[in-house]
Amino acid sequence: TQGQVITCKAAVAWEPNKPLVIEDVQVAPPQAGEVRVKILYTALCHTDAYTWGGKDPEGLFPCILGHEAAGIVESVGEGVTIVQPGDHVIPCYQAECGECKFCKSGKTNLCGKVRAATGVGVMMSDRKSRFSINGKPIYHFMGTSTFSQPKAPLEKVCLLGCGVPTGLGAVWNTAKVEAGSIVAIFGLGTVGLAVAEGAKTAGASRIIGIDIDSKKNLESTEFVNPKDHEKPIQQVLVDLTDGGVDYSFECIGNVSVMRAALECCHKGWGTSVIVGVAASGQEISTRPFQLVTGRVWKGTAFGGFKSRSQVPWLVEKYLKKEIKVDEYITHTLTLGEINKAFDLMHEGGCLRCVLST
Ligand code: NAD
Ligand code: AHE
Ligand code: ZN
Ligand code: ZN
Repeated sequence: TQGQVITCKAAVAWEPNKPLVIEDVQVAPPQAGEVRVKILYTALCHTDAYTWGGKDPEGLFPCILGHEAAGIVESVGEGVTIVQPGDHVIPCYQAECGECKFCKSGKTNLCGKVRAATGVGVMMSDRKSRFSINGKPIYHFMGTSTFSQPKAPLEKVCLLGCGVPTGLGAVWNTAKVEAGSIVAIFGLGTVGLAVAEGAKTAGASRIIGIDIDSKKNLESTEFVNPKDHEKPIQQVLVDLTDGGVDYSFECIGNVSVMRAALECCHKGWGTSVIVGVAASGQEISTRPFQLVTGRVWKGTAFGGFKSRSQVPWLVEKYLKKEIKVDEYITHTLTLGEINKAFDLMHEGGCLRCVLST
């Protein structure tokens, strides 16, 4: 099939919030520098629900959502040398070209090479989509880049495409949590639970999990449900910790919780990391005094990990049982059941649902 248009099944989001429809999609051959990947397993991340829900300012329809997956290279375009057909890969939405000023800076994982195209649902070289249905273009979502990795179970390591690295990296790379720290985590979905795991390995002395769903109390050393308290949640945490936490992480995407997460930090040094993605039009606010008195507000994308160089390292750590992945998979369904998988995300009790294609 090298160089040819192929037809594949995909779940197409025709409009925001309308059930996805499994369609036969024509996929154009990979152009120079591109790779066509047969996706075998894909999980759902909250960001898919956010874009599908019409809350993403970059959301374009019709599109094919999904960005936490694993598959096999089907064919490659001209000049591609780092992977070949048959390689097992995790497509990464954060690229790593190694050459742009972001890649060279050493201070960030945000590569600039293809971001302009991935934000508008097309490929970089010709600003066109490779997907179509009967000639009508279907947009891409969040782009892809790839790395090669044999032998890892693809039905599990698809989670290394987003949620698990995001949580671990938020602690290890972005906050750089030190042993003995007090950590608060708002939102205990897969991302928040991976933050808790990262904090545990970093030697945090207390890990306080905060969620409105008490069933999510899995990894933390202490659990707080804001619904059980009359006081604002930041005050509850300040009281629990003799003045505030050393590090907090917002893993929900709610701007008022982002404020609480900053304000529960200790005066003089507390750092709050925004991980959650907030809806289009939402803005954060706090009294500047919170920053004047030494609190630090930061954010992270993909946990600061550089995709091509570091995702294979995470796969190795998973194979050596040094990081968790299987534990976050609460449901497995097929691609045809994708709308049920979106419903599950909102019902609680669901962390990651992996779909086989
Ligand atoms: P999820 O839906 O599985 O988890 C969110 C959790 O927050 C749930 O357990 C829910 O009960 C809880 N919650 C909701 N409202 C709350 C409130 N007011 N107070 C306390 N808890 C509350 O989501 P996820 O897949 O773990 O993703 C978490 C967030 O991180 C999302 O916003 C997602 O878009 C974002 N995300 C960001 C990155 C990044 O690179 N920055 C990567 C992955 C996901
Ligand atoms: N399209 C959104 C941006 C959403 C966003 O911040 N995405 C995160 C990844 S979420 C993964 O589940 C991210 O990596 N951002 C950095 C980037 O380059 O997109 C919007 O608000 O416009
Ligand atoms: Zn994601
Ligand atoms: Zn780059």
